[in-house]
Amino acid sequence: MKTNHVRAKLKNGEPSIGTWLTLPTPFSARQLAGVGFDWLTVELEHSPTNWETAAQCFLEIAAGGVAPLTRLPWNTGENIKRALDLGAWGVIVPMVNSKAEAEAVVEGARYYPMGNRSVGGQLHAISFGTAPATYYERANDEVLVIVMAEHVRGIENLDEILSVPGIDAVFIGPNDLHKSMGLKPSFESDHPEFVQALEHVRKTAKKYGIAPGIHVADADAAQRRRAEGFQFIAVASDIGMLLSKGKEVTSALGLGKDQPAAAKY
Ligand code: 3PY
Ligand code: MG
Repeated sequence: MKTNHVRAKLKNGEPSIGTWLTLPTPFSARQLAGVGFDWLTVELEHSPTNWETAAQCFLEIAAGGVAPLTRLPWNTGENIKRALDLGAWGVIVPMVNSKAEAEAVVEGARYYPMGNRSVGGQLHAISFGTAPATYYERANDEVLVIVMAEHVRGIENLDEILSVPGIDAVFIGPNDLHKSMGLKPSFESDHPEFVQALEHVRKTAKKYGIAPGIHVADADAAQRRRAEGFQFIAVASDIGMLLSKGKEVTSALGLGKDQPAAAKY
């Protein structure tokens, strides 16, 4: 069975960098698997991607030697089970704001005795290059479980949330976090409440031996966050990179001046 190199790096205290896939197609997933990211996260929360396309993406990404991860539409046992059974090497669960919600994540993502994930399926094993029996033995040691800190309630309850055994990383969603503070959604700001929340996540994660992570807009921001000690770092997205390059070309040619600015992810 393949080793989940992302989980190994995070456990070793190293950084691991990837990007987000919002385009519902395995073709661009496979191509982005060839540019050097450690992992690619198939976006299921804010994209049109369905389970069938997600499964194809997971297999293509894994075939490219990159870890296929996914962000779920919401924290439900059904979503966690389907994502992992279709071949994701890890789940990123949005809006985990209480200890009970964190316990539900682990319950769904880990097999007995750590949790209660139901046994079944084939694609998980194919994605890891093994047989189902081996997968069932080893999955608890290879599957990445990542909870998102992206609401002030989650920040308040962070200590309890991260005390739940079975969580590997905590990933900050800066846009939702700003929004929950009554601020404009953004990847970055100097707002003291936001800056303090990030520091709290970083310190609390380290206290529990969990990797802190964050979504950033570009490579400069990724370097800065990596230097601060963040380990699981997402840089922009497929569509963000496509649009920013397209915008760079049209701006250089004096075109598209009336078009609205593209979102970063
Ligand atoms: C956010 O910024 O809210 C996110 O969910 C980033 O992935
Ligand atoms: Mg979010």
